[in-house]
Amino acid sequence: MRILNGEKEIRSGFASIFAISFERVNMRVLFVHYEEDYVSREKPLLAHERVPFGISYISSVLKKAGHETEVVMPTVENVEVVEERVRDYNPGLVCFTSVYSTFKFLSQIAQRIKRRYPDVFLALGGTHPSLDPEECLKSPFDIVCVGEGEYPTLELVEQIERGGFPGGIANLYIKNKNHIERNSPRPFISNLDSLPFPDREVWLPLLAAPLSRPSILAGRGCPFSCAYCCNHALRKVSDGKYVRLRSPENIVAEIMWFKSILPLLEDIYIEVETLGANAKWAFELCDALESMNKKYDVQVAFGCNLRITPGMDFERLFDALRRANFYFVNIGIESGSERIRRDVLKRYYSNEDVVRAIETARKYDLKVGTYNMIGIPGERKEDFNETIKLHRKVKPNWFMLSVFFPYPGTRLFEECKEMGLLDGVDMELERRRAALELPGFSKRQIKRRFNWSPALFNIGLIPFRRVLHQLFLCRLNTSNRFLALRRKVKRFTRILSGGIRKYIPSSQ
Ligand code: B12
Ligand code: SF4
Repeated sequence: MRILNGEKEIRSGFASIFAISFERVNMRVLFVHYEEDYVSREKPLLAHERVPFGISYISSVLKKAGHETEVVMPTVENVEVVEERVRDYNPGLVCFTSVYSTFKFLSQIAQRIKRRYPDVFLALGGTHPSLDPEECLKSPFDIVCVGEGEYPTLELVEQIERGGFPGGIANLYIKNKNHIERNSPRPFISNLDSLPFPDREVWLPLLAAPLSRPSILAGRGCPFSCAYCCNHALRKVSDGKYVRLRSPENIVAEIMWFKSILPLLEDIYIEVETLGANAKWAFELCDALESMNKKYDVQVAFGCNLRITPGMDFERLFDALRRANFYFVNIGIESGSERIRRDVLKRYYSNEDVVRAIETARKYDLKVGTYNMIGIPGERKEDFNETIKLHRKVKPNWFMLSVFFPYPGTRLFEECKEMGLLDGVDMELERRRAALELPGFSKRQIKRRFNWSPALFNIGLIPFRRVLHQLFLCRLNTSNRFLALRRKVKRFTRILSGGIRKYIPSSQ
């Protein structure tokens, strides 16, 4: 068995995804990604699981067509790094990817580049520009992508390369002197198997833990329409089928590609909005993973997301997951109040369904994590007490609590606006700090419960020292000052090197 044991070797292994070699590099494209929770200036990206799939897929498509790509990740400590890369790398196009919370910072970076390099095209894509393109067009970006970006970016690169001013590219809004060309949408990519695997190599120089657990994107879109989530809005940006799943064979092929580079890899997150999006597909995937694992001495264990639906055959699903070597599922409970879930969030299942799901998962030896929110419009203290009560009943292995945040483009954002809840919303530390002042649940009360949530959810159920540890982490994550301090400490320690050691036996 060949073990890769140097960063250079790992790099060339990851590069093997692009089996075809090109005589000539056509154009250079620089991607810009920003993480608020960066690790350090040199290695800002914590782990593979933080890699954004959007630009990884675009980069892959560009490289396959013979172009060269690189990613730069600015931090608040070194905003100038993007200008420096533009100067030294000399790209023909700079591509920014953005969610709502990163947009302001990225716009400032774009402004700086525009000032120094007015001739370089700046494109922006991602969830936020897809949902609020008009707002994004007010920033210094020349081009805004609405929806999927693989083929629009490829066309854009080809047009820029030919020397003309780009135009007529479906999915792209392009600023052209005095007007904006708003091109029509192109249908969602119908066959995800037709795409090359995402480019992992491009992230390696930025990863603090290059051998950490990777995620594999198994599908795009979600069949549900929860009012706070972006899916119901993203479904409308293009025509064609929105929920698309890769074939089990294609997913297995990507895992086997990973295993060929990292034979000791033993843990992968299957990223899909919900594994229950299509039951037939889920069972076929489980069968394919089970057969694949039989080929390896070091088998791969998996985790995934699952959205509960009433009437779901949990016995059959969890049995299949267990046989395929899944060891955990993350389940969105969101609120323990059936009223809030049904009337506000538009999630239709009962607390009984939640209990049945988690108890069955446990029966099949699966660990369960839960996603939850606090500060939901219409929520009162009593509703959040029900969230705590439900958790103390089902006792998940871990829980994640975020403060509700209204993303533009979602139905709940519009409702918050109508209710006048958005005036003076705190944008900093989105989802980690109370955002809305609710009639039955003040910001102060939300903040207090959020900060004390590890104790409220877990005291008496897990060892007290673990509750204390969680309380400490919660405090750390909700303060800018503590986050900065943590970064400094991390820079001087090598905590993340544990990820590397995991795959490289000491005898090698
Ligand atoms: C996987 C995932 C993650 C992963 C990977 C992150 C990532 N940026 O891809 C992780 C766990 C790291 C993550 C983190 C976060 N996430 Co997230 N995540 C998702 C999820 C479930 C799928 C995203 C995905 O991979 N889609 C498939 C890829 C292929 O599509 P894509 O990313 O949209 O990219 C395509 C287009 O947008 C476009 N495109 C993208 N960039 C560019 C750039 C250019 C120049 C062009 C032309 C086109 C283009 O082309 C791409 C390929 O077709 C979505 C839900 C969803 N339905 O989108 C939430 C989602 C994107 N996440 C969300 C949030 C809020 C976050 C966090 C802020 C949470 C947090 N506090 O940590 C962070 C932000 C991290 C960051 N700095 O980007 C929100 C964003 C809401 C909003 N309006 O901004 C979403 C929509 C979930 C929701 N609540 O509805 N996330
Ligand atoms: S089930 Fe999850 S991913 Fe799907 S719409 Fe609801 S919140 Fe979004």
